[in-house]
Amino acid sequence: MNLTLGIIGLTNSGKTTLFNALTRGKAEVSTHLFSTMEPNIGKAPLHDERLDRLQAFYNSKKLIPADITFVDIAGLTKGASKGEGIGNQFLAHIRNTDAIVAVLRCFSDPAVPPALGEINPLGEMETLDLELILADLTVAEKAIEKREKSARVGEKVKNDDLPALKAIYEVLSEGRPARTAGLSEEEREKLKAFTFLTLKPILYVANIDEKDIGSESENLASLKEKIGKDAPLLILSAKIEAELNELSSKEAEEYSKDLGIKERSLDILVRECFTQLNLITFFTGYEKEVRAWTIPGGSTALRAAGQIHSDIERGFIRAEVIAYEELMKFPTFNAAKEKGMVRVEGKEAIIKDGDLLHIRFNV
Ligand SMILES: Nc1nc2c(ncn2[C@@H]2O[C@H](COP(=O)(O)OP(=O)(O)O)[C@@H](O)[C@H]2O)c(=O)[nH]1
Ligand SMILES: [Mg+2]
Repeated sequence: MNLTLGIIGLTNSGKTTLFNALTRGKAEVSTHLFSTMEPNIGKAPLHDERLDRLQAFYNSKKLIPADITFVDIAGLTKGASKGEGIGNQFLAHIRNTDAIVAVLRCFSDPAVPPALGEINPLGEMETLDLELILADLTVAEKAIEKREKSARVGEKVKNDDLPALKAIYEVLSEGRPARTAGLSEEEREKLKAFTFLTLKPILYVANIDEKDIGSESENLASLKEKIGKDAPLLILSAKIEAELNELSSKEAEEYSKDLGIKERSLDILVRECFTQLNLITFFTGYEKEVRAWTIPGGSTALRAAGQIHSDIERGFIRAEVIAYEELMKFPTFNAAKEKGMVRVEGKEAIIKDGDLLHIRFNV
């Protein structure tokens, strides 16, 4: 599957800078009063050390990482849910994403005016959350009204989603995101077509000053307290992340060490999104190429086959499966097979993160 993450935030929070850092892109960053309308769209490879080692193992010419699409969505303003600013278009862009990355301004560059007039990440978070909640509230309200009206006039319409709609309406009207309504998988599935924004996983990014890396400001502490366990909060400097990309990997490593950065924030960000979305990676390996693929956790071998190609899904015979860690104990795939360590699985077998698959098929 192609994972799409939407980057949102108020103007001048550093969204485009982060987008460029993630995608190694060159989208224009500017100190602007008005946000640009069209989103920047770019892909970033998902870095996975296991794939590097698989390439060496197979001596493959080509390595194809899984990739993630990032959408840098133009600045949200207060009142977006009511169609103010570029409100409706803004919201439409987020509807198509799998998860939301919300950038909160913590850096204090006097040349870059903060959207709220002062550095106030907590305020920015509340502004963003509120707009998303209000947008969802409108959608839920309309849907409930429509169903109740049909019931009154005795019209037969599909309304098995009504209890779930009412459940999220209740939390939304209390100013909380729909994801806190405790819906079951089944109920969520029923609401899928509405693409509720606050049902999507969200990850907050505190975009801090480069000099503040490793230290904790008051702003950051209150943000941490507010978010608590509700969502992941990632602390980074988008500017530094972008700068690190300009360096060779050795230079970047040294510079990171100097700054006290243990792991690239970009890798952490992507991993967090994988966790939030319950996604896993499986591999295919041949001399020609090694490749990483993204599927939802709990997927079957048949689903994995379909990810590679619809023909392979259609003509599926069996899958040979071995966990990455297990495979690495052998010199070759065939050696593992001879020792009986490669499982032969049917369509229904559940694929786990890190499994390497050889799929036999016939079309
Ligand atoms: N000092 C500092 N400046 C930043 C950082 N991130 C972004 N900026 C600057 O803030 C301005 C606005 O950034 P941009 O990414 O265009 O913000 P957007 O409006 O949210 O897309 C630019 O001049 C960036 O160079 C950061 O982490 N530290
Ligand atoms: Mg921008």
